[in-house]
Amino acid sequence: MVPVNAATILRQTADRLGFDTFGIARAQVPAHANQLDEWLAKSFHGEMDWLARDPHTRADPEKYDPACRSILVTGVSSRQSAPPLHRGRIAAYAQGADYHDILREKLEGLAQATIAPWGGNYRICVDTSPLLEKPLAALAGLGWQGKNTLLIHREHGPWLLLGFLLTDLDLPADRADSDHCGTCTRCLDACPTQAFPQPYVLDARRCLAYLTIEHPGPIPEEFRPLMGDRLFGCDECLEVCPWNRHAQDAREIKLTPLVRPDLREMLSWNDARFRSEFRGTPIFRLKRDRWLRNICVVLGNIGSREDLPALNKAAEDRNPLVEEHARAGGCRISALLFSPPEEGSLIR
Ligand code: B12
Ligand code: SF4
Ligand code: SF4
Repeated sequence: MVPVNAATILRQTADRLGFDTFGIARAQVPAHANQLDEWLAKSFHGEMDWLARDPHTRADPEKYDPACRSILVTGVSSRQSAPPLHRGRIAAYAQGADYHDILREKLEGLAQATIAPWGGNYRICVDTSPLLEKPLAALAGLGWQGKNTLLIHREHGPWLLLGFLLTDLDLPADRADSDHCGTCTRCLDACPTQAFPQPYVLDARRCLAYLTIEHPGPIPEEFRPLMGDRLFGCDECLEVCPWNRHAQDAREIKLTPLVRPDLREMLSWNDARFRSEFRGTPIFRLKRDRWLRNICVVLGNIGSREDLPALNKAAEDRNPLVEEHARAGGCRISALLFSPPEEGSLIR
């Protein structure tokens, strides 16, 4: 039986388990879900074919889980404001342990303390289920979908990682928040690759998070210099958001940044070494070859003479992706080293 004060109990339990925010939505099609078809028709999803698989299920939680009546939405902040520990930037959410595991464990705890004893069935969803998570989080009152397309929370800004419990229990829904982006365009202006064709719409093919994480092949030449020192993901359109003004760093200890070896050392790694270093982190999913691909681009952008031997060695790699990016990275450093300095500029 669902107690009369179910919402209070859920909120208190979520807080005790270390969630930074919590809300409840009724199982319904969220706002703007009808624009998913248009987004896919423009091929903005790039090679993420799984996004185009059955979009009508993705748009409607009841199609995904016909028994679902209520959706519990949770958020854990991933913000890390300290400067990077090493060369090459990793997006805040990926600097520590894998958030999928962290949120799943907490959601299981929440369900076992509430939904299960109340006689409900539940399903845990974190990122990988066919749901439009950001619009659902907005429906549950966590915030609004901002112009950078992310869920913006009044206290935690764009840094929440989202986790969901779909249940067959009827629970009291929260009120959706309204849009508080106003006339601000900071995220759109800050994007290094101009990945927003219009506010609230992302062309993933131009997004550095897509190119460094999801994209399987070579990084297109035009985007390599724009990657700068970004090894994995990108936080540019999060960092500039004025809704960061009250945001604190992540309180989840497992998200604390891990110390990594230097890029030069990682370039010499085989599969086994890569797997042992990154098991249990979001980078593990990338696999060794794409990780080395990204390192080569970053070294090409920020490297020095001392990085050339490591790049030359990687240019003999058995994997053509690594080989080509190592060669190109080495050429870029050499070109910068040996090009005549412009008047007034420093010699590297
Ligand atoms: C695919 C995906 C990506 C892709 C595409 C991103 C995208 N914007 O869709 C790539 C690889 C680029 C990506 C990048 C990142 N991702 Co991602 N990603 C997803 C995933 C799996 C699906 C998102 C999706 O459905 N995209 C489809 C498109 C169509 O959705 P959309 O952009 O929201 O498009 C809608 C709007 O454009 C809307 N719309 C159109 N016009 C208008 C007008 C108005 C006024 C409004 C409000 C809306 C609107 O209509 C569209 C359809 O609903 C979700 C998890 C999930 N299952 O939902 C995580 C998720 C969105 N990602 C997340 C994160 C953390 C990131 C990164 C920050 C990681 C990083 N630092 O590198 C970046 C952020 C880049 C960015 N600005 O979006 C978090 C975001 C949490 C939050 N606070 O919002 C999620 C929710 C995962 C999670 N469980 O925490 N991601
Ligand atoms: S994550 Fe980076 S590249 Fe992607 S849209 Fe945001 S600012 Fe642009
Ligand atoms: S930077 Fe400005 S426009 Fe972008 S999401 Fe934040 S408030 Fe909205």
